[in-house]
Amino acid sequence: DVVPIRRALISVSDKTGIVEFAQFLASQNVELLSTGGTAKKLRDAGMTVKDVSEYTGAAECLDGRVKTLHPKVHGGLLAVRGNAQHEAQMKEQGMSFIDMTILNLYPFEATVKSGASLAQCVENIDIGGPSMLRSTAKNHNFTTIVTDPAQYAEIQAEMAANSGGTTLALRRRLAAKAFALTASYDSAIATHLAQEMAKLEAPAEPPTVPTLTSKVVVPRVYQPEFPLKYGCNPHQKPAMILSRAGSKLPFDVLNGTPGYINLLDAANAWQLVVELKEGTGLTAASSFKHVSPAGAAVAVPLSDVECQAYEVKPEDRDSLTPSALAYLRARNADPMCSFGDFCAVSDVVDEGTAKYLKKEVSDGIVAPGYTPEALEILKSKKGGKFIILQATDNYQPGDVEYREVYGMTFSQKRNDVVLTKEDMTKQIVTSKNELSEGAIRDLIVASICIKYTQSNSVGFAKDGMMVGVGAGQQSRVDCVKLAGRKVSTWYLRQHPKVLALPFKEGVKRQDRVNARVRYIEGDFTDEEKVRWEAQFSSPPEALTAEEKAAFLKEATGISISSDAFFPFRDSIDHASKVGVSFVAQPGGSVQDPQVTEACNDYGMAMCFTGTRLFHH
Ligand code: 93A
Repeated sequence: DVVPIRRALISVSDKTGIVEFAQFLASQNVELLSTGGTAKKLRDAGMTVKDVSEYTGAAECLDGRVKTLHPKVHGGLLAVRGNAQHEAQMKEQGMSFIDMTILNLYPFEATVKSGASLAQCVENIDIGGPSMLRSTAKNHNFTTIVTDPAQYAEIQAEMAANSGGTTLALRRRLAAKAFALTASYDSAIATHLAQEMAKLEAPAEPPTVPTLTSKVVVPRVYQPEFPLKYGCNPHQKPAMILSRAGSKLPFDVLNGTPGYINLLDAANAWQLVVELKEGTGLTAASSFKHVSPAGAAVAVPLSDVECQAYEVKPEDRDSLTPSALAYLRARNADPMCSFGDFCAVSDVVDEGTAKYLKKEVSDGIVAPGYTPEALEILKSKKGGKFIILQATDNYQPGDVEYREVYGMTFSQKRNDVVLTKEDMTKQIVTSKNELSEGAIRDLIVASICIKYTQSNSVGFAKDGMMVGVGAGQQSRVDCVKLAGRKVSTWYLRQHPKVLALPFKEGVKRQDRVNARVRYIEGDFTDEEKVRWEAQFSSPPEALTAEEKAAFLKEATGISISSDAFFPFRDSIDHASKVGVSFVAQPGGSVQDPQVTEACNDYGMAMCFTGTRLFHH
C-alpha cells in the first residue's frame, strides 16, 4: 500500500518550513507544481518549480480567485490509478497524476480576529484550497494530503523510510485531518456571517430595557420581548424573554403572565404535540411539569374501565372531542404529577376541552387557537391568571440553537429529527419481529415523548397514551424502575377495589387522585392511615400485595422507548415486570446481543431506531 510520490502540488498561505520540505521532495525526484506566491518563494530559494498555470494552460485570474480550479488539477488528483478508462481520459485531456498536495488555507479566522472589514474577510474565504484538499483527501487510496507545516517532519520521515512513498495508514489519517479542517473552516465562516447578519438586523445601540424589577442591557443579537417576574427562582431577577433580532416569538400571550419555567414547559410541550400529531395523524396533548412531560397522548377512545378510572361519566364519553380526549389521556398518565401542569394541545381548543381543563389544577396552556367559548372559560380559570398562549402560525425556529451557561455560549443544530413508522420497523432485532399498527403507534408516541423529556429518560405507552415517564435519572435502569412504578400505579388505578373506593361527598378531585395512589402504595404509618381513612364513608379494605401482583399479571402489550441504548439487560428484566411487549431504543451498546436475548426471553419485539434522543 505504499504509493510513490512523483508529482506534488504546493499552494500554501502559511509558508513556514515550505522551502525545506520542498527541497526534500526535490531530493526524492518529485516534480513540483505551485501557485503564484508559493512558486515565487520556492524560486527565490533557488528551486525549480512549474507554475500550475503552465501545467493547466490557463492563467491565474480574477485577482487570484481562480488559480487551481481546473480539470487538469482535479483530474490529476481524483483519477483512480490503474483504472484503464480514467487513464485513457487523462491522456486525452493531457492530465498528469498529482500524488501529493501540500496546502494550507487562506487565513480566514486570523483575518476576522484582526478586525478586518467584512469585504476583506470574504476575500479570505478560500475556495480553491478546500477543493484541492477534498479531491486529494477523497482519493487517499493513492494521494497524500498535507495541510499543516507541523506534518512536514513526519511525512519526510515516512517517505525516507519508504523509498519516497507514503503508506495507506498515513494517507488515511491525513485525509481525516483534512476533512476535519474544512469542516471547522466552513463552520467559522458560517458563524462569522451569521454574526454579521445579526449586527445588521439589531438596533444600532444596545437598548436598555426596564424589567419588572430593574433594567437589563440587551445584547445586540437579541431584541427584548417582555419582562418576567423572575427567572428560575424568585431571587433570580431581573429576568426577561428576548427574541433573536429580526425574528418573532413562537407564542402570543392571550392571557396571564407566563413565568420562566412556564415558557420552557410551553416550548417543549408544544413541539411534542406538533410532532405527535405529525407522527400519528391524531390530535395530541401533553401535560408538563418541570420541563418534562408527566403525560402525553393522542386521541384514542377510552374503554369502560378507563372511563371509571379517569372519572369520565359514561354519558360524557361520546361527547369528548378529540382535543378533550387527548388531554384527558395525557393528564391521566400520572395525575398526581400533573397537578399544576402546563399543557399543550395540537388542535384548536374547544369548549369541551376548556370545561374539562377548568376542573383540573393547571398553570397554563398552549394551542394553535381557541374557540371564543373556550377562551372565555379558560380566561376565568385561576382567578383570571390562567396562562393562555397561542402558537404562531407557520413559525419556523432557526436551524441552530444557542444557550448561555456560566459564560459559555453553546450552539448546536436543533434536534429536528422526525420519528416515524420507518424508524420503528427498519431494524427489528428480536425473534419476534412483527409489530401491530397499535404497537408502532405507541412506540412512536413514547419515542417522541422522551425526545422532550430531560435525560436519561424512558417512557412507557399503551393505547396512544404515555403511562409512565421516567425523567432525569443518571442511570438508565433507575429510569425504567421509576417509570415502571408509574405504569403499575396507572394500571392498578383500574383495579376493581380502587374503582370502588367509597369517597365521602366533597373530597376534592386532586385529593381523590392522591388518595388512590396512596391506597395502591399502601405503605401507611398508623397515623397516616387514620388521616387517609377520614376521606371515606367506611374504611376501605387493604389492597394486598397478592391482589396487586395478580392484577398486574394481566397488563400486557405495553411499549417502552429509551432515549439511549440499554447498557445491560437489567432494564429489560425490569420492563418485563410491568407488561412490556414492545421496545424501541437506538441500539449501539456492546451489550446489544445480551439485551436482545433478554427481549427474546420475555417474547418482546425490539427495534433499533439508530437515533439517540438526549435532551437537556
Ligand atoms: O482564491 S482561491 O479560492 N482560488 C483558487 O483557485 C486557489 N488555489 C489555491 N484560493 C486558492 N488557493 C489558495 O491559495 C491555497 O489554499 C493557498 O492558501 C493559497 C496560496 O496562494 P499563493 O501560492 O499564491 O500564495
